[in-house]
Formats: sequence, structure tokens, C-alpha cells
Amino acid sequence: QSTSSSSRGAFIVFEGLDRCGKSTQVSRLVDRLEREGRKARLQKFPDRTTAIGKMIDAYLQSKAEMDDHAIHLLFSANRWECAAAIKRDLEQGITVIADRYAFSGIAFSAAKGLPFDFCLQPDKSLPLPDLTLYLTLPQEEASGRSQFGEERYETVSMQQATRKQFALVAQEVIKIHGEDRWIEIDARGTIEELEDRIKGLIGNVTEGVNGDIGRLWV
Ligand code: 2DT
Ligand code: MG
Repeated sequence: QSTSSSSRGAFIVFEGLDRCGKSTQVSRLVDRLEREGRKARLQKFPDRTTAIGKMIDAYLQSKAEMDDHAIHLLFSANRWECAAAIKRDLEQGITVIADRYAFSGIAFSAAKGLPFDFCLQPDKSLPLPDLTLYLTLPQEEASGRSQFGEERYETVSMQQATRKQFALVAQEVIKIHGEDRWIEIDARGTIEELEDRIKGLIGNVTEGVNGDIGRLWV
């Protein structure tokens, strides 16, 4: 039993391109932790339920147009409006599993041509994930999965540009926060195979973490 009264919940982020299996794995992990008697909750980004989230949703469904900088800042604002609840839950011993976070924010906006440093700034000092799992899948496999192409950004050229930016994001995380916080995972295979792979790599971080919640890019 490694959970002590002084430990807090872990903040775990799943990242990756569209249709790589993130959402399936995030919900399976939350289900498993709950079955094991741990407190866990899922946090989806963008959170499309808030007022800001509804603007983001309209943009992603191409029902609204928006300047690239403006939508970038809205994605970040959507994280800031959830930040206090994430911190509160972590402090209460709840494991928070996020389906995307600031790393998607940078990778997608930089892929559209915004300067990398501009993309990074608005998320500075958000809660720092204890662990980010970056799922990778060859583009042919992702493009062949159902629903690929439904939303803005779901084109092969955009996904390929975003993949390059994710590699730069990974370098930045490792440079600023150390290599232990970023794990790249091959997302090929069945749902169960990937789930087992994730379980093996994630280790005991879901049992709780000691120390303060860090600040992103600080
Ligand atoms: P989902 O398909 O996972 O709902 O994501 N995105 C996401 C950004 O451009 N910036 C961000 O900050 C975030 C969190 C990635 C919807 C799309 O929104 C993109 C895919
Ligand atoms: Mg999508």
C-alpha cells in the first residue's frame, strides 16, 4: 500500500493525433481505477460544455470561423477555467485523467503556422501533468478509422503537420520538465493490447504522488 495520507492524486494526460485511440483508453483507465477502488475522474479537453467550450465546438464543426490566434486563446482559456477544479481534486486524492491538454493546444496551432512560442505562452503556469502518455499511430491507420474527417483539422496534411509539432512539444517538455514526464506509446494493435501496454508503462503513479503540483513551462 503506497498511498499515504500525504500523497495527492496524479494528473495524467493522454495526447496524440485524431483517431489514435485516446478517448477509448482514457475511459478504460478511469473505469479500471474505479473498479480497483480508487477515486478517479476524466477531464476532456476541449471541455465543450462550458460557454467557451461551446464556441470551440462551433469552430471545430465549422459552424463558426475564428482568427487562428483567437481560437488558440479560447482553447487555453478553456483549460484555465477548469484549472482550479483539477487542482482541488488532485489535492483531495483524486486521480485526474485528461483526454488532451496544452500539448494539443501548441501542436495544432503551430501546425497552422502560429509561432511556437506564442502558442506556449498562454498555458504557462497551468497545473503540470505528472505524466503525459503520447499515443502514436501511423497516419494510414488513423485515417482508416471510422469518423476520421468529420471535424476541422481531420485531414491528412493537417495531421502530418501536427505530428511534426508534437515532436517539438515532446522535446520542450523533456527540456523543461525532465524525461520522466513524457512517455511515447505505440498505439497499434487491439484495444486490449494497447490497454495492457499502457498499464505496464504507467506504473504505480495512479496510486498517488508526493510533492506539490507543478506549474507548466515554469
Ligand atoms: P477532440 O477530437 O479530442 O475533441 O479534439 N485542439 C484541442 C486544439 O486545436 N487545441 C487544443 O488546445 C485542444 C485541447 C485537437 C478536438 C480538436 O481540437 C484540437 C482536435
Ligand atoms: Mg476529434
